[in-house]
Amino acid sequence: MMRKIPDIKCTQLFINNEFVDAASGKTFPTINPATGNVITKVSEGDKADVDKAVAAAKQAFSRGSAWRNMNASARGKLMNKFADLIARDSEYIATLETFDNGKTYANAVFDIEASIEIIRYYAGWCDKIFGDTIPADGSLVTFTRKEPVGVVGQIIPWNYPFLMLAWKWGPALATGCTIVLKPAEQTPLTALYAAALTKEAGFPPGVVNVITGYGPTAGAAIAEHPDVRKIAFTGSTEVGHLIMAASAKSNLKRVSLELGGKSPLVVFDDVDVKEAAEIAYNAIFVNHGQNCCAGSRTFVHAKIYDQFVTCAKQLALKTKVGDPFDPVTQQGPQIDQDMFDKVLGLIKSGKDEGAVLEAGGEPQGKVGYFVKPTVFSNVTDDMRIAKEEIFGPVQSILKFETMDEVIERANNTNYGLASGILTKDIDKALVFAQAVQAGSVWINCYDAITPQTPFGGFKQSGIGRELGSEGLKEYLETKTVSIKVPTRN
Ligand code: TXE
Repeated sequence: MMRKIPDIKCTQLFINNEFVDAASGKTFPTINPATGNVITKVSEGDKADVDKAVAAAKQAFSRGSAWRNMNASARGKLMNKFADLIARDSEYIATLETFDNGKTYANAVFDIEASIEIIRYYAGWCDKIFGDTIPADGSLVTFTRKEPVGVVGQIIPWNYPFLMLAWKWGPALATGCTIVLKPAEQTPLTALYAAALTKEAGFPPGVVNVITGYGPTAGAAIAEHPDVRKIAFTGSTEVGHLIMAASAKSNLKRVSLELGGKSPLVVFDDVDVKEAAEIAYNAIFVNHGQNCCAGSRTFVHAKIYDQFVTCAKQLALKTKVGDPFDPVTQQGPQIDQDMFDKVLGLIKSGKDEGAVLEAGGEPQGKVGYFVKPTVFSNVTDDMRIAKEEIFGPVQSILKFETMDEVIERANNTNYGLASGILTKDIDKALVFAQAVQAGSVWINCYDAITPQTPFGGFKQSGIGRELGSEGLKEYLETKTVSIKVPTRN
């Protein structure tokens, strides 16, 4: 069933609308996590290449450039053309994504479709971004302009390679910024192909640049660059701290961060337990648990706890794990050896700290980075599996009795990305929705992320919001223009 690797057309850095080797001439391998084999080698960019890409992006943003002179509506047309090209090549892109990332082909197709929707959503915004006229004190006529911040650096992770690119490019292009993006070193392929499509769509040189390479070299060079005016980062909370520090030390570039989570999903006792277990299953196991908003703390009311655990266990045990190209497969491999080891280490800590292992708990097979879907019951708040982001297929089921107690426990974390509550009682749902410290609250559903709705974190889950109109604000400066007039009326 395993497919043949498709012809890989783009493996070099993309700077100023050209594919070029890294200045150092270095390359690095990208690995298929289902087999551990090298798919291909990709150019390894570092500071010298970032400097070139930023210079190209700066030139593309300069006064009078083709990009700055373009009608806003024409920008929208280019973005829609880009979306058309992604749709044309969606099978190829999804195939690359599955090879590079290990997610099931069906999930890759879903990601590409969602990416197209996001690009089109933001294409529609291009000529609808405007300021205000303001009744200022004094003899003044005052208005504001919403201007693009300029060259933006974007650093993205490996869990949703193409989708994260779309989240970043949508608002950046709609506002008229220029881009230097670094994909994760584990998953560079679809970003390079996307770059080729921007050229084919007709974006002027320098508007989009993609530098493949590692975090501490290429990533850090973007974060520290004095000509980068804003940085958008999705990844670990640890690196989020470094990105802010780099901004502080260099030029106070604007920073938006989308970081980790330990999101609570609270299940009350008035629900259909089987249905609730399915929602909770998807909340944690989607994308093999490699999801920043994964419902990784499942709080279940004491009255239905045992019944819920039985359902959760059954769902995990019948999950088909294996070749991500096989249509029956629900779960592919973890991204790499490091994540595989991290997940297994945390599973071991769960066993050692006294949680009850209901399902999984070990690798599957000898080839690739597969981990069996794992369910722990009797999890308590002090265990590592209840506190740390596992980023793997591990469900931790905790027991609660009262609303006040569960709110307190749900909020007892440095994270605050997402949350969910399952109940038929609207009062309970709204009490929780108001009290929980999280950027998203999903009531009787989970992962309800849409292009129109803002997404981001409270506390150490991040700064700023992506998607929706709020996502645009991160890429705009407000300029106030006041004109003295002889008399006002
Ligand atoms: O993340 P990193 P990793 C969490 C998850 C996971 C952990 C580590 O818990 O187990 O993070 O994953 C670039 N300067 N999330 O190591 O290192 C890097 O090259 C600039 C949650 O993969 O944060 C990549 O492009 N950039 C998360 C990106 O940062 C640097 C998704 C993310 O990698 C850098 C991924 C540096 N010094 C992991 N170091 C989410 N929020 O969805 C690394 N990078």
